[in-house]
Amino acid sequence: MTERTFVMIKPDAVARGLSGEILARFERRGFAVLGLKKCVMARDAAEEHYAEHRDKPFFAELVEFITSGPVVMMCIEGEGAILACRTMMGATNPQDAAPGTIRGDYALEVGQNVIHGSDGPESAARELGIHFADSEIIG
Ligand code: DAT
Ligand code: MG
Repeated sequence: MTERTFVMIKPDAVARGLSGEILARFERRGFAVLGLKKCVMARDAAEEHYAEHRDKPFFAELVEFITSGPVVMMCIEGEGAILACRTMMGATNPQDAAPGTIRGDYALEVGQNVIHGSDGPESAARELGIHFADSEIIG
């Protein structure tokens, strides 16, 4: 089934100059990049984005990190995009991420794990709604 998902290159990876090669992986896989922008996430958007983690001990640090510098946000479309993008990203903790995955190739720490991707259809719709206006998604 053709799906849309929200994928975001986090501030650590943007600062390290990895945006291009990470974006290229999704293009090479065959996905369409319907939306693409570099921006600094506002605090209220970050708190909404990570609302499910509000009560976790790492929440403050997570919001601090994700708003600390520019991110690259994408709306990605393709067959099975939600799960396929998550599989390309690898495990949340880069110590557990397989080589060949984005986290397995570019990251070492869970607090700076390079990339975000929606974890299901509801999250994808919700996150795309937070971060993209309809007019910014060019299908
Ligand atoms: P994912 O980003 O793989 O969907 P998640 O939704 O469980 O993972 O967590 C969101 C982010 O929060 C994750 O990318 C990094 C951070 N995080 C998760 N668990 C953490 C922990 N135990 N300590 C510090 N940061 C953590
Ligand atoms: Mg998540």
